[in-house]
Parts: sequence; structure tokens; C-alpha cells
Amino acid sequence: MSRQRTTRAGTIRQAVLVVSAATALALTGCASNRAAGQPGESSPAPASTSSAAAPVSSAAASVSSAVAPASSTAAPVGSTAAPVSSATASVSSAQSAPTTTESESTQAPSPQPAKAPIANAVIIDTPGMSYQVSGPLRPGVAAITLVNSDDVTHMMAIGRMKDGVTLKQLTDALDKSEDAAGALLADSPDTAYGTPSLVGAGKSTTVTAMDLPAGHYALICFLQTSDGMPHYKMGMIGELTVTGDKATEMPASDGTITIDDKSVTLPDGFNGSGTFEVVNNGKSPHGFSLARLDQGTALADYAGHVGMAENAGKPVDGGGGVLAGGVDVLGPGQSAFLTVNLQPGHYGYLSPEDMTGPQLPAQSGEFDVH
Ligand SMILES: [Cu+2]
Repeated sequence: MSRQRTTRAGTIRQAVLVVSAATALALTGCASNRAAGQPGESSPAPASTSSAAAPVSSAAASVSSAVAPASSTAAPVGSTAAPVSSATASVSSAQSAPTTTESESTQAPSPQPAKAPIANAVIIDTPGMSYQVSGPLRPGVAAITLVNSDDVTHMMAIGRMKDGVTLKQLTDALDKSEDAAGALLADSPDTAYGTPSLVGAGKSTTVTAMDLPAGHYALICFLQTSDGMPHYKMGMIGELTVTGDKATEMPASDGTITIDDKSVTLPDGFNGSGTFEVVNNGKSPHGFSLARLDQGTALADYAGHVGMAENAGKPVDGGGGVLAGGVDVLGPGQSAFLTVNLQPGHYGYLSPEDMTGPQLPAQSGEFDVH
């Protein structure tokens, strides 16, 4: 289960792998966006390259982009203006006029979470740059529903803290360095717990981890506002307590989503509703991220937008789609259950860890929900 790697940071790195989901897209995205001359992209991202190849290095890149002082100031209005300004506004409301909706896909900021498939479950909402945790979880088989009732995209990096470590200490450490933060975490660098991936405005996702250890977990959003401020510095850092008897109730499965080093296979008749076991049958880390795409937007272009924005330290909102959750990176042989109840529309999916070039990885595809 624990995948030892020659990395120097602590578990926070794994938490940050959630970000790498988006960051990895960046590299592809930058290339394809430039090639396509996508309208609205007013300035090329300062491409920090060489990170998509390995989740580790892309995580490192995203850490630095999250932790380092933001070099990019005001985001160009054209790119992701509306959700951005509203994010900023929620912190300093005098700064800009909030504009809440940009596209039809973000016009429904009242997510209706799928019911958790097991009793050992927690709901984590994300109002106003914070994590609102419904209560404690038991260790073992444990379901986390990440609800985004906000109007900008959020993520939930998760790392188990050493005993006695406080969120304040972790926040301070994050300001110093990745290593400093990692030193406060309990697990090895590449521990994948099996938790939700990024969720856009008005969306939610439920992921059931198979063996969540007891402890105190830090929840961190490394996404950034238009002026480069990481959400966690605005208060989006929270805590999840996992305690009590080990839970063993398993979700009832409606099928298996299999990801390996060459492909991803959806179950027959997949229609975007149900509880699916997502299995990494490969030798490398893989994830499964969903995005709802606006009409006429190709997955490659949307993934490019997200990655480009992430890489440049800008909000990922806009770009012709909205992130609809999924399962964060899973190690080889690892699995987690994804419970979805997707609204009608056109969707894309991919394994962000496999975005290593200007094309979508083989582990990607699109489908419709009617
Ligand atoms: Cu956030």
C-alpha cells in the first residue's frame, strides 16, 4: 500500500498530488492552447516544464507554485475573469465586483450530493474559502463527499498530521517550504488515501477510501485566486478527524472503472450514476477526474485550460467546462469507490497523472449523460 519513493518531502506531497492532477494537465494544456491560439488566453503561462512526466515532480512544481509568492498579479480579464473576481471578492469584498456566473455549467451553485454508499461518511462543504466538515469519520472504509457550494473551483489535498501538530503550525510550515510542511505529516511521501479530486462550482463528488488510517488530517486547498493567493492562505485549510472503531462496511458496487498504464475502461452501460470501484491495475499512479464540458468544448481544450491556469497560478474556472470530481491519484493496485450522480450533459474523464505531453493520455474519454 505504501509506495516508497525517493522523494524528500513528507506526505503533504501526496496531498499536493491532488493539485498535480491539474498541474499535470498544464503541460499538455499549454502546448495545445498555444497551438490552438485559444481565444481569451491573453498571456502565455510561464511554463514550468518537466513536471508532468512523474507525479512526484509535478507535485513538486505545484507545491512551489502554491507556496511561492505569486509572481502573477492580476489575471487577464479574458481568461477566467468571472469566477476569479468572485473568489477574490469573498475575501476582500472591496477589491472587485463579484460576478458569479460565467457559463451555463456553473449556473447551478446548489450541488445535490449523491448519497454516500456507506454509513461511515462525512460531508465536507466549501463555503467562503473554508472547509466545513460535518463530523468525524471512523477509520477503515470511509466515504468523503466533497461539496462545492462556492462559485469557484476548490480542491481538497489531504495529509495526516503528526500527533500534536496544529493547522497553524502546518500553515506556517507551508509558508517556509515543502520540506518543512512534510516534516509535520505522519505518512510517507506517496501515501494515496483514496479521496476526492478537484470539484468545480456547484458540483460534488463522493469517494470511499478503502483503508483510511485513524488520525487528524489537514485539508488544504492549493488553488489560487487571480492575484496568486493560495486559497489555504485565505482560510481554506481545515481538519478532519478520523477516530473510533475500524469501519468495514463496503459499498455496493455498480461496476468497475479500471485504469492501467495504457487505458481506462468504463463498465458497460456507464451512464454517470451509481457507485463504481475505481481500480488502478497499472504499475504507475493513476487517477480518474471528471469534467462537465460545455457544448462544443473538447476535453483536450478544457484540460489544457485547467492545466495552463494551474501552472500559471491562476484560477482554473472557466475554459468551457467545470470539474466534476472523481478519485484522486491511486497507487498501483489501489482502489477506491466513486459515487456519482451526474446531471445531464457532456463529460470528459482522464487520468491527470498521465498527461505527459501535448495530447490527451490514452487514459481519457468522453461520454454523455442523458
Ligand atoms: Cu479552494
